[in-house]
Order: sequence, then C-alpha cells, then structure tokens
Amino acid sequence: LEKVPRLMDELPKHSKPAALGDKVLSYGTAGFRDNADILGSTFHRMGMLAVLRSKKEHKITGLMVTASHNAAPDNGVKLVDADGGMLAQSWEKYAMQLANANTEKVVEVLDTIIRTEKIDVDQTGNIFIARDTRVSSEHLSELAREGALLLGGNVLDFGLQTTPQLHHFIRMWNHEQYNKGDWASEAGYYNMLVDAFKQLTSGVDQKKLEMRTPLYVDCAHGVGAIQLAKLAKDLGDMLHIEIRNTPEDGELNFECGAEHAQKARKHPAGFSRDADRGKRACSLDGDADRVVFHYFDVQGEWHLLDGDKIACLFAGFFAEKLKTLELASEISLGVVQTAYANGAAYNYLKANNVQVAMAKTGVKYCHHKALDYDIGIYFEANGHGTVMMKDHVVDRLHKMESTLTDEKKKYALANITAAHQLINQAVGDALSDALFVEALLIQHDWSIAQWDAIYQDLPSRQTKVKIADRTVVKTTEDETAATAPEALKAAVESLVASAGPNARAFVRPSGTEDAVRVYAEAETQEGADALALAVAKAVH
Ligand code: 16G
Ligand code: ZN
Repeated sequence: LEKVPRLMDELPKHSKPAALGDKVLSYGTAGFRDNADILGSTFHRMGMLAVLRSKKEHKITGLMVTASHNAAPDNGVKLVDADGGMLAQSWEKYAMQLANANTEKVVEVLDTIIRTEKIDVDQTGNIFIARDTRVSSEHLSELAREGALLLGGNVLDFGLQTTPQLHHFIRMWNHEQYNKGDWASEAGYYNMLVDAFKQLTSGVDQKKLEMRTPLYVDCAHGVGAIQLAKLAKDLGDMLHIEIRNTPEDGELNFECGAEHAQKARKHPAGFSRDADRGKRACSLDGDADRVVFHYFDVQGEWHLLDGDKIACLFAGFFAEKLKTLELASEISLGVVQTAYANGAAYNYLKANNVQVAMAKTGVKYCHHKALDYDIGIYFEANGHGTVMMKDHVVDRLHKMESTLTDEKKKYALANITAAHQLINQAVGDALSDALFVEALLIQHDWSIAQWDAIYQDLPSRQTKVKIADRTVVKTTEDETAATAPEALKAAVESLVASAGPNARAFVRPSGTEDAVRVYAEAETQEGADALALAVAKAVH
C-alpha cells in the first residue's frame, strides 16, 4: 500500500488526537462511540476499512455517522455489511487495530488485513455514507469520505438519514431480488412503507381512517424528525402524524427520546400531563432505530409501552395469520427477548403459544438468535427490534397465493406479505415499526390503552453501580444470573428468594458504560425498588 498515491502524505494529517491519550477505543455493540473531538482519525480510518470490506465482498458496504441516543457532544461510527446488517464480528478486531494504531503503523495494519483476507486491492470498492444531525457529523463524515477515497473507493454520501434507512439502501442495492418497485432510494423507501401500510389498512373504512386521532411523535430533536416529515406527507390522510422535538427546537436527546422515556420512565419534554391526556404518542431515539410508545391516561397518569409490548403485538399478528393459513405447525414463529424483558411479557407470549428464546443484551445477539425461527421477532425492552422472515417462507407464501380460494386465507396471506414489506428486514427501524404498530391498532380497532391492557407489566427497577473493575462480574450466557464473584452470586440468589413470588433480579457489566447494571422485578413497586437497592449494595 505504500505506493498508493497520497496515502503516505495524508495519514500523518489524521493522526490520533493527543486528547485520546492512552485510551483504547473499542468497537462495541454499536461501533465506536465517544466524544466527537477525539474521533477524527477513527473516522478517517473507518472510511478506509469500509472500502476494504467492500473490495472483499464485491458488494456495497456502509458507514453510519451517529451516536444514537448519546448526548449531543458525542459521536460514533458503525459499519454496515453487504447484507444490510451489522459488520461481521470477525472484522471488529480490524476496526480496533486500525483505530488504535499509531500513524506509522496504519499502513502495516491495512496491509495485514489485505493479506489475511486475500483482498484484491484493484477491485472496486463502493461505500454509502449517511449521518445524523449532530453538529460534528458533517465534518466526521467528510473525514470518512476522504479516507475511503484514498483507498480508491467510490463514495455515495446520502447525507442526513436515519440509521435504518442506510441499512435498507445497502440491502436493496446489493440484492436486486429485493429491489422490487425501486425501493433502493429515499423516495423508494417511503413508497415501500406507504404502499404496505395501505395494504394492511385496506379493510378499514377510509372515512374512519381520516377521522382517527393523530400519532404524536417525539423525534428526540434528531434526524427522525426530518425523515418522518417526508413520510407523513406521503401518508397523507391514511395516518395523521404530529411531529414534536425537531432538530430546530432543542438539543438532541435532551430529556426526550426513546432512551429517556424507557430508562428514566419519564414522559419526554414537549409533552405534558395537562395538554396531552389521552393522546397516542411514541418516542424515537437520535438516529431513529428505536421506538417506544406512551400516553397519559384520563387521570393524567403516564404509561410506557416498551419494546416487549411491541413484540407481543407483532407476535399476536403473525400467530393469528399463520393459524388462519393452517401453517402454524409448518412455519416456526418465535420471539427473542433479553433478560430485561418484563416477566409479564414472557407470560403473555407463553399463554398465546408463542415460542420465546433469550439472548444476551445487544442487537447482534438478538438478531442472531431470531434467525433460529422461520419468522423471528426480536425486541429489546428499549425499543430496538424488528421481524425477520426467511426467504423460503416468503417463497412458500408466494406459491400459495394462486392456490387459495378462501377469502379469509387470501386476506391473511396478503397481510403477511404486506407486513414483510413494511418491516425493515435489515435492522430495527423506528419509522417502519411505528407504522406497523399503527396498522395493527387500526386492524384491532384498539386505542393505545386497549393495547396497553393486553398484559400488565410487573413492577421493575433498574439502577447501576460503579465499581473498580466491572469485568469481575460474570453472568450466564443469557445474563439472567451471575456466575461470579461467588459471594455476589449467592447474595443475589438469597435476596431474590426472600423477595416474594414472581421476584427476579440480575446484574451484568454494561457494554457501553463503566458500570454494573442492576435489574429487579417484583409483585409491587416497593418490592422491586427494595430488591434493586439490596442487590446494588451486594455489588459494592
Ligand atoms: C447498545 C446496544 C443495545 C443495548 C445497549 C446495552 C446495539 C446497536 N446497541 O446500545 O442494543 O441494549 O447497548 O447497553 O447493539 P449496556 O450494555 O450499557 O446496558
Ligand atoms: Zn439508535
């Protein structure tokens, strides 16, 4: 690579910033994420890595500039793989070697990757870039572009997009068979969603749709507001959307958005007990790959409908359609949850004969586990999730289409096909998930309170504890129980045993923060609070 024009001149201009010090950057569950000021060299190098990945796969890869729900001064970078999913785990180590290399070592690291992966550097490399609304995002995406160009990559910069939109574009461009009806553009993405929404609500009187109350959307002052405005225009009278918390009227993620609503259990800024009673609302996060719903009831009490409740709503839909089509024994349907899933959600799914599997916290683990099913639904309680349908299921349904005579079955089949079109198969997508929720509420003729009532969450409490070294805390594969230190394991077990029926608690080292997280559930809120507190004390 030393012979590549300009490379040796340009690299020193993008040395690791002094402020980074001895800090080792790690490519975590959501890529690199840190204060934007120390990420310049990382972005430059990730542009190069994305090009190498593309040359290796002979397909387009992507680079998303976002730190999701983090505070405004942070930023981050996530690479998108050729299938539209997250970067293959086997490449995460390259990302870390590159990001942490001293300038004079960068070429060596690149050369090693090229050799190990047997990459033909003369291949074309094509990458797509997109970014969120952070002040630092424009500059950082430019650095990534420069890095990519140095290695001879072709770069298409989509500018301001949600994370799931970028994943979607890549999936569509790389797999022509998915790209029916020109869905591989921004306009195409809206067409795809709007058309599917229309199909799912086709059985409903249009007047009724027009009269329906709007959905109020807290966009966390982020990129979701910009994209949703365009989508809302295309939806027209099919679904009224009121956008709140746009990039112009406040600081990104500050006291609003999906993370705030779900973690703090507080209604977002911009919504009030007095003005918003009875209104159906949802919150996106900063890059619109998560959504949770919420509302104030008539008494003014605020209710949260998290990822678990969305998963249950979706699961009910697929279970019913498969049953109607008499495919329930042939096509497996399952929901993947994490340890954070409320016990009541689990009970609900079990009572409805839906299979449930547990995965470690983090989208890539949930996604992977969901592939065990023909139709796999996964949601983290925090609102990140989607439904994945295997290609053979889609083929099977298409083949069935011409053979059906029964109207009920025809309708069920059309519904599943439309749902497949609506749901982002690549990654959790707040806009598509929210539309699917709305379509199902319309089908059931449910208010948000009626949906909320499908089960009642067990009271729960989360907290976190800072200790000297959080890595000493070890857990089982699904994180529901501690395995070390021995004393902590014993303490949690005995605290749970004496906390009454239905009590549950677990601890796990955070993957994104220097802390140990604690979760507790019990019959009463006081019980959950006390259990969480006692477990937190045991961690110390
Ligand atoms: C990351 C994960 C999210 C997970 C969270 C847990 C992705 C894209 N994001 O944000 O899924 O819930 O980490 O954070 O995988 P924690 O380890 O600090 O609790
Ligand atoms: Zn996000």
